[in-house]
Amino acid sequence: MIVVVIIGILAAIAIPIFANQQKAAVVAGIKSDVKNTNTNITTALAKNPTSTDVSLLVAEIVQSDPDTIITIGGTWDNYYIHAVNKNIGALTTVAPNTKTSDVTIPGTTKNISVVNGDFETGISGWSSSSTANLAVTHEVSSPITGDGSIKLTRIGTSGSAVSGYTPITFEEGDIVTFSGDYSSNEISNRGSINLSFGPSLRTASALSPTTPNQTVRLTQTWTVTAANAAAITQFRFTLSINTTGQTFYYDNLTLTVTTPSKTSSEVKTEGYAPSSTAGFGITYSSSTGKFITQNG
Ligand SMILES: [Ca+2]
Repeated sequence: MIVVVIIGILAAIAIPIFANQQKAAVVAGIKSDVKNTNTNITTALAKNPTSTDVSLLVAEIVQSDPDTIITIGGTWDNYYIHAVNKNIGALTTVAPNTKTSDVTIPGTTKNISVVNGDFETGISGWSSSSTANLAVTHEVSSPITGDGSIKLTRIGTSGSAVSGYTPITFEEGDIVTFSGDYSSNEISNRGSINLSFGPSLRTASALSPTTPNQTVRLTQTWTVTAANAAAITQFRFTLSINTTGQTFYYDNLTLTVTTPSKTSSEVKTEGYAPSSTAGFGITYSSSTGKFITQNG
C-alpha cells in the first residue's frame, strides 16, 4: 500500500515535469522560428526598400514545427510576426489553413565594389602569390584608358598569379557577372585568367586580343548553386601568364550580382487567429524590437 502511494506521488510529480519539459522545447522552437523569420525579413526589407506589400513577407517565414502557425502582419516598415502553437493550451481557430496563395519576390541587381577595381589610387588589396615570377605594379597612365591601372609582368619561368579579394555573400540562383578591361603586349601565347569566387565555382577563360596592346573587354558569368552560396564569402580574381616578358594591364574590374525574382510555393496565410488570447503565442513587433509572450 505504502509503495503504491509513493509511486502515485512520484508519478504525480513526474508527469508535470515531463509536460513542462515538452512545453519548454516547443516554446524554444517557436522563439527560434520567430527570430529566424525576423532575420529573413530584415534581409528582404533591405533588398526591397521601396516595396510596400507586406504580403511578400510571408515567403520569409521559418516554420519548423507543423503545429506552430506563424503569420506576418502590419506594414512594410512596421510589421509584426505572430506565432501560436495549438498544443500548448486551447486555441480559437479561424478557418484553419484554408487560404493559400503564391507570392512573387521581386528580383534585384546590385553592383559590388571590387576592391580598388579602377586602380585609380593604387593596387592596395592586390598581390602576387608568386613574386619571383610575376611583378605587380601600379600604372598611373596605362595603355588601356590612360588612367590608373594594374600592370602585371611575367619575370620568372614558372606559373604566376595575382589575386584581389572582395568580401561578398550570395544566394542560390544569383547570377554573377564579372567584367574588366585588359591588354597584352603579346598575343601568341596569351595565358589564361581565372575568375573565381570559391574553389567549387571556377571558370578559366582564354584571353583573346588579336593585336598586341589591343584593349579587350572580358565578361564572365556564373550562376550560384546552393552549395556555392553556403560556402563562398569572397570574390577572387586570378591571372596566369604563360610567357616570360609578357605584360598585362587590367582596369575597370566590376562585379554585378542579379537575384532573379522568385515565386513562393503555396503559403498559408491564415491559420489560428493571430489575435487569439488563448493558447501560447509569441509576437515580435518591429516598431518596438520586442518579443511579447502570451499565456506563457
Ligand atoms: Ca583606372
